Amino acid sequence: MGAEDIISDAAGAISADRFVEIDYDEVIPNNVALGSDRQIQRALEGWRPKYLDWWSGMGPIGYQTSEVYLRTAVGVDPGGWAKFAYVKMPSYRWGILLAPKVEGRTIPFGRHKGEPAWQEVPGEHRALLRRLIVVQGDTEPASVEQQRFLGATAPSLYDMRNLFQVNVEEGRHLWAMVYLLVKYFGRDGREEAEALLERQSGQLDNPRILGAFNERTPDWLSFFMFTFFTDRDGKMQLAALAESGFDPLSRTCRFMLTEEAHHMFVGETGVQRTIEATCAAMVKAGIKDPNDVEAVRKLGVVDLPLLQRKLNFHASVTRDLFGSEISSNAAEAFGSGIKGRFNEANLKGDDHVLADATYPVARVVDGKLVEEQAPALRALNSRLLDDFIADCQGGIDRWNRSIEKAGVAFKFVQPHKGFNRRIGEFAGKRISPAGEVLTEDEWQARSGDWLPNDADMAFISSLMKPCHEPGKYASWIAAPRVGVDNKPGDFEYVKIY
Ligand code: BYC
Repeated sequence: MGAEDIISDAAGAISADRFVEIDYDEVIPNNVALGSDRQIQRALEGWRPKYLDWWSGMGPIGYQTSEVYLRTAVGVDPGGWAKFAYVKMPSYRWGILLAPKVEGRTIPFGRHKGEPAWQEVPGEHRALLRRLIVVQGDTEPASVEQQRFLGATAPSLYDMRNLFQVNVEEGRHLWAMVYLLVKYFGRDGREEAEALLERQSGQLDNPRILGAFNERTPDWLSFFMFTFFTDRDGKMQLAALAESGFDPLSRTCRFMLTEEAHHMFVGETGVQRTIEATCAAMVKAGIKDPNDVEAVRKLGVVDLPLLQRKLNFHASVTRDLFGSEISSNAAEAFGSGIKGRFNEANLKGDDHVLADATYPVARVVDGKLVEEQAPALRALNSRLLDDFIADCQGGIDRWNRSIEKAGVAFKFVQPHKGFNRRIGEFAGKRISPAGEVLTEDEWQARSGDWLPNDADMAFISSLMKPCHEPGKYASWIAAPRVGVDNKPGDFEYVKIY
């Protein structure tokens, strides 16, 4: 069976693939010589049908027989990683693609700095490496599960297509981690690969590993905020793992980062277009005060204070994904050459070993916020979190510029690092978005102003009406400036059958 047949016959593909001999290089785009690697083929023969079952059971609800205008990565060169075509999602060719090998690459940090990068798993670091790959892998199907209900309320076919693009690529990122597990971790790796399909987002007895991946993504604003903030955690973590001394992990993450960029684009422009619709409606109706929430909501658009509360929620929940600011796990991952800092190889001005270096970490001491110098090795999560917060600011500044351009007096602000945290230095502390340390009573009295409340969520939910006509958009979101793959405004991104 050739790839074309598979693409053109989605309904049959899942079942048919199980019984015919798979042409690996056709069905699974790859640059790891899958066609001649019997060991991996055997492992994937067991795993792939389970993955397809997971996709049909836990992936997007509905639209599985629709033709979606998707890009598929079939190679890592510029011409190969973005092939656009109508594809039925179950027939998406989930591939295994690693960025090209850099000959002579050395480990850029930690105790092994300067030694040749490992092509096999170093025995002494095996458990740690496996744990990090499993945590990374676990987030990918988790996000698909979180987003599975959204197709039905898509504000346009353009947005629906972007959702499905993100979903299939998260599926591919799961494949990327599964490849590493089954290729390099033997039987343990195969068991972990199966467990990645068994945990479920939000399930009480077998949840996803990290907190944010058990939250609900009930509406499109949540989706856009998630892809802006939480996919950006993906960017930061993948970038840190791309520095790894374990070369196959480094190469895998480097390629995943190219896809991650699109996910953050979907988030940033989704919020941007929401802001544009709000500001345009306010200007048209002559509403000057962004806090006149009742009047703004009557226009069928999202008020800016509500967007700020959504921002506060997603920023804070995502910050928890960086782990404790002070972490011996992070120190060990760095010391052993497994996980570097953001942009490690290009960082100037230190020795990349950090034995004696310090780093300033914010914490609450005697009821006051202070900044203390901590050993840099143990403060690596804190540093990556700071890099993340700085990276978020670029997009937030762009949102603010468009509000200013529309002549509306409102500005989004990132909440203080300690706001609404459950993990790390600030867990159990009550800190306002402005950075005041509060009592529990003060927090209870005011947190409804800072986080989305029930009325907010009910209002958002009331806006979530599907808009599935080509070229049309729901009232609360503006059309994009440019179509996917430069397609015209009325392009039918999803042919719904
Ligand atoms: N929830 O020393 P600690 C993405 C656990 S997103 C629950 O504080 P450490 C994507 C931790 O596992 C990127 N548990 O922190 C985005 C540990 O447990 P064990 C995902 C948490 O270990 C959108 C214990 O607490 N990739 O790709 O330095 C869509 C003590 O840990 C949490 C990665 O995260 C939490 N929030 O750092 C799709 C990279 N935080 O081991 C995809 C790989 C901590 O003692 N992972 N814990 O049982 C890592 O680098 C690290 O595991 C973490 C935690 C940064 C997550």
